[in-house]
Amino acid sequence: MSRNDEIAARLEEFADLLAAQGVEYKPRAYRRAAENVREHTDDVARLARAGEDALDDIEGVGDAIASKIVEYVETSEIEELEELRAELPVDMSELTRVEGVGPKTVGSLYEALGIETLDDLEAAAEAGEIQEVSGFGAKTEQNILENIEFAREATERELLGEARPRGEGVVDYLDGRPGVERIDLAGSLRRWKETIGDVDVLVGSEEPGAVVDAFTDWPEADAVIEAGDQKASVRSGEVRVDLRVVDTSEFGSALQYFTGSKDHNVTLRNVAIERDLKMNEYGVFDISEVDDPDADQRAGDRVAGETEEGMYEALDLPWMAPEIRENRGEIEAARAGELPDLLAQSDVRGDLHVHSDWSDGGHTIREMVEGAAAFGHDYVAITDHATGPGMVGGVGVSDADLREQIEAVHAVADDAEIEVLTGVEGNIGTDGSISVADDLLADLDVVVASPHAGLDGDGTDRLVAAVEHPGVDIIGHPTGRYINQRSGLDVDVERLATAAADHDTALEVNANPARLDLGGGPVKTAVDAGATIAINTDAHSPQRYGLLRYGVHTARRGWAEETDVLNTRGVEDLREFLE
Ligand code: DGT
Ligand code: CA
Ligand code: CA
Ligand code: ZN
Repeated sequence: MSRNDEIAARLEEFADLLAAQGVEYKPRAYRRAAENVREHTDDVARLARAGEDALDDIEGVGDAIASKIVEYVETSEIEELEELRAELPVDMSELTRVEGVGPKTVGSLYEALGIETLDDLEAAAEAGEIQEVSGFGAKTEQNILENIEFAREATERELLGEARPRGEGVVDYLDGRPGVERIDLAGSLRRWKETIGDVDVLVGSEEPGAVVDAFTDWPEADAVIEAGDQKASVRSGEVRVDLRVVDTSEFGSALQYFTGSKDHNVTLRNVAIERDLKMNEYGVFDISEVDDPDADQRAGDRVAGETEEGMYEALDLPWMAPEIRENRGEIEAARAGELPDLLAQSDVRGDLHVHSDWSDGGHTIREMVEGAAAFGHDYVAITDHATGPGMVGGVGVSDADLREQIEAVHAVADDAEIEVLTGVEGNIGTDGSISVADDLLADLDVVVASPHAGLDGDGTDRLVAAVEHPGVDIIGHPTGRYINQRSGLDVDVERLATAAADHDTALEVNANPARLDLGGGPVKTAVDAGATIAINTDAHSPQRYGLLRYGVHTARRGWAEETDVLNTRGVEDLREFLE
């Protein structure tokens, strides 16, 4: 966690505890402040050390909140927060992971039943106690029971967007230290899976002791779980980080093995067996002359293992990107010479879903455009939220304001370095209708339509209706899920993608690590059905353009090629698709 994230988390906890006590308005102010602290480009702790006034520039941070930030930075505690925690000693973050359980529910259930943890909640729901609490019913209790398991998994797996910087941090820290000859991430993190159980780091070295020592001294490690001769595990924040040190000559085979996935490796080992070869973390071995190949892991003639490429080559297969190693047909495709030529981040030329301060973004249209240019994009579309269901607190832009915004965007476009497109993010209603007038949709360059409310049950009809709407160009975050928080709509992706292909509507891969929507599996279904994908960051500030990589690697997990992706096109081809 960066310092800003840490301060933001305290403010959010404040908001939750206040909301749990039924306090109005104030929780929203704390949440807004938290958001702005998290997004702030400067180190807020450093500003706070200069005193409260230095925090004036952060939007939404008034005197009261500023003094709490200063208190926290100076004493590592906020007295008022400690008092609130004592009054309501619940595991708020764990409990609110249950879909349908917000801070207020947590407050009521603590009052009535003394529920503090997920286990308490489950026991009370199973015993039928929750439906007896005033304001709750049998249906709520049933929903809670159904959603607890999902919440439990969520407490165990971290978002890719949080784990990835941590994994890269430990690799940066170790790289170049004495004894470290080769180093890479392995496991689900190298495969860019959307959630991560633990971080796996692999080092090739002749001096494992020195590497283990350096690793356990990593400043971001909060605790050492175990440390042996060739491996060690530490906890960093919420995450476990596993280090394995192998002989440099076995780095390739170990990297292949520990990258997984397990299912990919099982299928691969069967290919080896067919060829009288043995494959494991130490190499590929020719065992045709060996009597008992299981006697020793390294028995037989070693034909590969120094490099990962060599491991695949020994099986007559091309190397394949970690993202597709999920046993979804990649080994068959490799044998047939039909592996996809995966999209690269450098293929992406623009962002088609971006917010400004006309809706809930924190920055002007000009700042968002300059940010896109600085990031290296050739074009950007400003797609603020339209008013409609799911837009809390009136953040959406009305049709009349959108007409005005078109002029404002044109004014910025006139002297911008890059192409600037007008746009909107409209809401897809539960009936599939779009919350913006048709003639206005027709006048905008890019229309993203997304579901924001009513995110349960089957959403296929609703999304297909939006796909068929002549004004809609892109379906934004199609399922509306928030990973680990809410599962979003159930969608028949094949039917949606077929309709999308027929109507020249793109399906988004929203690159926000909390969404990654569509995810890797659905992207593969969509691409197979011939649909076009758009990879967008949904940035609410210029720093967020950097989230693009999570979208790109998610699309790669879905076997997407450059030609499958709308925003790899040049401006002219893009405009042709949008028309
Ligand atoms: P995670 O940590 O749950 O997000 O998923 P992974 O894939 O990182 O799994 P992890 O950390 O348990 O192990 C890392 C890799 O090591 C895994 O992808 C494949 C390999 N591996 C670990 N244990 C086994 C095993 O028992 N059999 C096989 N074939 N491979 C294994
Ligand atoms: Ca792992
Ligand atoms: Ca592991
Ligand atoms: Zn949205």
